[in-house]
Amino acid sequence: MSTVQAPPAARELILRLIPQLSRFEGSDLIVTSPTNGAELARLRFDTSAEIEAKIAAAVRAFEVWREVPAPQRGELIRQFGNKLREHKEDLARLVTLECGKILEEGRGEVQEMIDICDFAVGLSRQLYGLTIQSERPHHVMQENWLPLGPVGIISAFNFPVAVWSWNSCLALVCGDSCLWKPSEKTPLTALATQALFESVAQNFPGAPEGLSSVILGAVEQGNQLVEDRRIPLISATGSTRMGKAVGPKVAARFGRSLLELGGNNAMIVTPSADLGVAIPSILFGSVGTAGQRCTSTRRVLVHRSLIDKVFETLKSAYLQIGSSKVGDPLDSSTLVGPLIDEMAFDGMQKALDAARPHAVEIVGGQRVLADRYPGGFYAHPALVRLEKQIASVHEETFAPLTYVIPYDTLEEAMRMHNEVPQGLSSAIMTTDVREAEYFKRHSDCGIANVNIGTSGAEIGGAFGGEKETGGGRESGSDSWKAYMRRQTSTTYFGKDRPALAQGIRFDV
Ligand code: UN1
Repeated sequence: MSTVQAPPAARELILRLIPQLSRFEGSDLIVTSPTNGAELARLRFDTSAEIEAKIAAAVRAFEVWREVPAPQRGELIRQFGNKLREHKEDLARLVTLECGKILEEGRGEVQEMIDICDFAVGLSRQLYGLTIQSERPHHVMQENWLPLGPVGIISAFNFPVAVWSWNSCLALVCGDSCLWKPSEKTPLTALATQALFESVAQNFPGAPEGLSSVILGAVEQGNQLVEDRRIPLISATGSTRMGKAVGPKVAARFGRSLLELGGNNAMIVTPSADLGVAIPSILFGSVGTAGQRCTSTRRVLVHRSLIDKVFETLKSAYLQIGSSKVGDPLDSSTLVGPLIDEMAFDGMQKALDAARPHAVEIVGGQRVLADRYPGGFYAHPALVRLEKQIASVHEETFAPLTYVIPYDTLEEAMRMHNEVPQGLSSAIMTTDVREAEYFKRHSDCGIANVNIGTSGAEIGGAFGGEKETGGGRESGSDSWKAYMRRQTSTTYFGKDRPALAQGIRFDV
């Protein structure tokens, strides 16, 4: 149990963003800040009856919202985007306080929400279907995109609000209602976002009650959403383990799931790479967000001719970061904040222990700042030089832990690259167009970047990956289609007996 109390400024921030906090207070969950373990709030979980009521309200809200013209639905999201702009700094600070990412990245996270709002507003006038040429006279075929129903959104601690917004902003312009089960590590940012959304929705003509709601809880409460047949789509972000539990349950009731699970992202550094481009990209990808992005760079595969140079350059940067840039995420000189909790730190140590017997060299990895923050888990980012890709490298470790491994041929690098079970993000550093194109065609990931790191994708592209990453696509491009149902409709407008397809005759 936490003994450190959050400073009054933190309490004020929380109450400013969640004026009705007392409605959610209780004794099921102590929310602490990873920064120092200070208690931020005590909350209660939704009861099964409350969840049932929220689902029923989402079903009723859907029946109303689906009839509102899509551009008007977009107007609600436009206003929500403006509300986020007004409260960007406060919400960013709460993100930092609750999940520990540095304030600069907290701001980036809220900006990502604003960006998806803008995207969704434009989209609300572009939910285009097709017209298809019919083989029969006086027939017309159309593809219609129709609202789907209430969407269940399960989000992770590391992007506690942005990933929800990718889902909800699209779902809402598509005519769906939303039920949000945030990570139990970051419920306050969810309540704050919900309060901002409600302040807009309550004054928006035509927006029904229950259009978006938050369900506080853990696995049991999440399961109630996952198993409910009234929710045609479950969009879940988190570990592969969570996805393995959620996916089959949704499939068993013939629901749809959109899974965005673990990554084990690699960057290949070829002999033609511009190291002035490669090194900063590796650093942001590996130690940014304390290595707690699903897109974080976990493996750097370097051509043998460059391995010493790349490793030594990274090593000196790591030593500098480890000694002076790890710390309070609200401090503007900090680049690496705390890990989310002790379990995350233990996971990092376990991975380091597995690598130790095989490692050529290990830089960092130890706990730092334990005296100043006994309740916070800060790690010196770890760089592990290996001779080859060992079994433990196949597992995702959600921490600032990056393996540097040599290769001799690009084919060999590609083999190592694709050998892991996850398939989210990937990158190559090269100035050779042939290498770049080879990489894009052979990377088995949903994201394949050239001279850009593995993390930090823009919202305009479809986001997600293959294999154990789960196959879902969220955010940009045509990801909106996941939140609608597709209907093929053929209309006959002739006067004679209608012809049958495939030339079949059936004369009665
Ligand atoms: C995640 O870590 O779950 O591409 C999402 C990125 C961010 C999103 C990461 N835009 O790194």
